Amino acid sequence: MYASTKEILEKANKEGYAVGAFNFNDLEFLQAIVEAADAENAPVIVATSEGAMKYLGNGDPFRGARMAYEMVRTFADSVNVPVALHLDHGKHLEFILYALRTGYSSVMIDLSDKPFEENLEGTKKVVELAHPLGISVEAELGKLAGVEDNVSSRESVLVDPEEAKKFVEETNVDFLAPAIGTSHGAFKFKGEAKLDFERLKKVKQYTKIPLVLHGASMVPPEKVELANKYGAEIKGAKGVPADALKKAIELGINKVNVDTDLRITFMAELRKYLTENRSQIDPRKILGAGKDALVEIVRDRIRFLGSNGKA
Ligand code: TD4
Ligand code: CA
Ligand code: ZN
Repeated sequence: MYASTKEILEKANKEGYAVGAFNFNDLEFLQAIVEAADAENAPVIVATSEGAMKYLGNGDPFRGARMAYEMVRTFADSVNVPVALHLDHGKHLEFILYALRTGYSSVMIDLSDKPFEENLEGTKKVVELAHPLGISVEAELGKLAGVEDNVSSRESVLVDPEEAKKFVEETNVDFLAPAIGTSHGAFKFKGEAKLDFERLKKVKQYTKIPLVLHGASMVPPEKVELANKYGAEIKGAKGVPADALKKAIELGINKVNVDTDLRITFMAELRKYLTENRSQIDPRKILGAGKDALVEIVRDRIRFLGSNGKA
């Protein structure tokens, strides 16, 4: 069923587990994510970035938003588990308006690279637009390390828990993504993986709302190896360690954003399939090989987060 992100995450917050928010840019990823959630009897959030909206609309993001909504709606209506559609890293008001107009379940307004007051005011405005429509809002405080959304910030600026308290009180935002040391992509840590759990604990104490972990991919070494074996060149990839992710969930993370794990898995399995099936020209077979592997990795992540059986 098509669902409210807020309801999904409030339940997760009350019961102490996390729900996966998986990004998609095409039909195959969406099919795989919904199939995995259904098989695990799990609530799930599917997300489009602004880039995904453009891609799905073949250059026209409003068309892409409608495409995303109609596809998700069709799939959601055909399963019994809650499926919510979320706009990930909304940075431009027009994209947020496209999402609000087409019926997304929730939007993220990401003004984390702006000064605190500007982030607060901008978030407040989006909340005022979204809440009357029954749509919930996520915002971000602090910056992710490394390259985020084509904006590179040299070093991570982690969330300030006191600021988080004020931010949530004044904006009435539904979910908050506190920067605690993760980053997007396959290269998260140069040396040892370090997350700031003390900060996370305080942010939860002060806000009590569902918290979001961005850059939460674990970057499975076996998939990186598989990709490299079949011609990829990925060196020094490192994700969030399993125990760190577990601990973050224990301390109050309820939405876990995963994109890179799916990208690597899909790419690795496509390489393998194409190499081993050199005469194959049927796109359903080729993309299907990637899709089957996506179902497995998403089921795996759902179980890890503890949202299996929570539909
Ligand atoms: O928010 N996300 C997903 C980011 C998606 C970026 O999409 P574009 O390439 O279209 O900008 C995450 O936090 C995922 O983190 P991960 O650890 O999977 O990279
Ligand atoms: Ca950001
Ligand atoms: Zn993110």
